[in-house]
Amino acid sequence: MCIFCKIVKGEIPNQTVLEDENFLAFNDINPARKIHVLVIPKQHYDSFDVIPPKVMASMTEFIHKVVSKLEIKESGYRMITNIGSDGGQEVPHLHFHILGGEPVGRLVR
Ligand code: D5M
Repeated sequence: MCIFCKIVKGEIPNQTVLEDENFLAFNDINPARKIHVLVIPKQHYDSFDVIPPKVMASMTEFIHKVVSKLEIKESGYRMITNIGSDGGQEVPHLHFHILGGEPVGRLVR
């Protein structure tokens, strides 16, 4: 079972930001910015590549609630999902990174 499925099952602790029946938002264990929250579907999907569009629509609603709760709607934030090896995905369970609480900088090479 993947590490995020273990978090969903309560087998690994997490710092929950928001939760509902289908989704969970929790603090990243290794924060890259002042705010670094991961949002996952409770059901396992390997990555964004395979999430059904209807589930993504519900996940979008949930992410909007997370952003409201974090109070970063006005200041802005960056949302990233890494996909596969070139995308730098380490945990093979779809997750969106929400980074903010400070200017996150530009995406440059
Ligand atoms: O990002 C995977 C992210 O998952 C990375 O930022 C660390 C985070 N991570 C790994 N294990 C945990 C636990 N147990 N709690 C919280 N956060 C965790 P990726 O996009 O796959 O590179």
